[in-house]
Amino acid sequence: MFRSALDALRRGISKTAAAVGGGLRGVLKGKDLDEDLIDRIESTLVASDMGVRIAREVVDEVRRAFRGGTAKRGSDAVGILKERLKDRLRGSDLSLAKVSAGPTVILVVGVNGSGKTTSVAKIAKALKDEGRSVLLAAGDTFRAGAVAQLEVWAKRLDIDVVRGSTNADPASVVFDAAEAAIARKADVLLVDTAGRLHNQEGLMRQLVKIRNVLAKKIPGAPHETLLVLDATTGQSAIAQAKAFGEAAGVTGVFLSKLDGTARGGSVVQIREELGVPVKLVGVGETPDDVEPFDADRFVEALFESLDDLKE
Ligand SMILES: Nc1nc2c(ncn2[C@@H]2O[C@H](COP(=O)(O)OP(=O)(O)OP(=O)(O)O)[C@@H](O)[C@H]2O)c(=O)[nH]1
Ligand SMILES: [Mg+2]
Repeated sequence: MFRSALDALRRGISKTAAAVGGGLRGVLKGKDLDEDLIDRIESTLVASDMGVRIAREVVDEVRRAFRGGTAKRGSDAVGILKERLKDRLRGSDLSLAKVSAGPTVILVVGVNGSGKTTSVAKIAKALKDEGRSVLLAAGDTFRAGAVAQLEVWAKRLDIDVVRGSTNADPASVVFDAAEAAIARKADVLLVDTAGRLHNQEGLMRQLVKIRNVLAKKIPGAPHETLLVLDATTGQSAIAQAKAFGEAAGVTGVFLSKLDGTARGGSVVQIREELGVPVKLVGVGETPDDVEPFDADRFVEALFESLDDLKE
């Protein structure tokens, strides 16, 4: 699933890699470690938005190894950082939920403009490419043009959309979509929703209503609730994730716009602070620009420019 020919992840995090890897390169190339250098590694990592605490903890490992005499060169520090970060990002099941009987329901939520509708298109295409039948629910009846935007993607991908009229109750659209998904024996029902803030009580209640409708129609639904976070918003994405995670039963994060930021380190922080895995990353504006999040590949891509440090 989500295998694109181009190495989208590497392309996507090139800005972050330039900031982290490129930043460290100047500090470390050809150098022996010392306390001052280690402090500079720390400030580079802190600036990447991976979180101050985590940056300190991984750099502390380098410091300990240096003081203990096991890390001497810049390249030793890079090896330790990579291993520590991989450890922290690994684990837990990163694949999307998939039920054996009846449609699997994936609900997509997030704040305005975070990339929900685009991400729905990306997920829909990847699932369709896998041979699964997909139905979309246009649950954003709030913003004029939202349904049309989803329909444009759906048409290109040759996937059907269940829609209601503008300002229809989104829960009723979702109800119809759930019935249609059952009747057509769709493998997956993907629900796009309106952008909302966690403190907009009315809109958050609407989300609860959508969830209840889904649960009534399809056992266990929604099986996956993906929170779409805009990676370019850095710290604000973390705050949103915390608030949404509590209010909306989020099971995974879709981190969008990783191609537009040098703050891709937030992947690390989201994982740490929320206990919710980043399952997918968006790395561009077309339906092909998505990758499953792979901790090892992410960390390797982040430090790619340091690979020749040993020489
Ligand atoms: N570069 C880049 N742009 C993206 C990505 N994902 C979405 N976008 C762009 O972000 C903008 C907003 O995307 P939408 O999918 O409309 O966001 P949304 O969350 O559905 O927005 P609302 O429905 O208004 O809340 C669009 O211009 C998208 O093309 C991504 O991974 N990379
Ligand atoms: Mg939208």
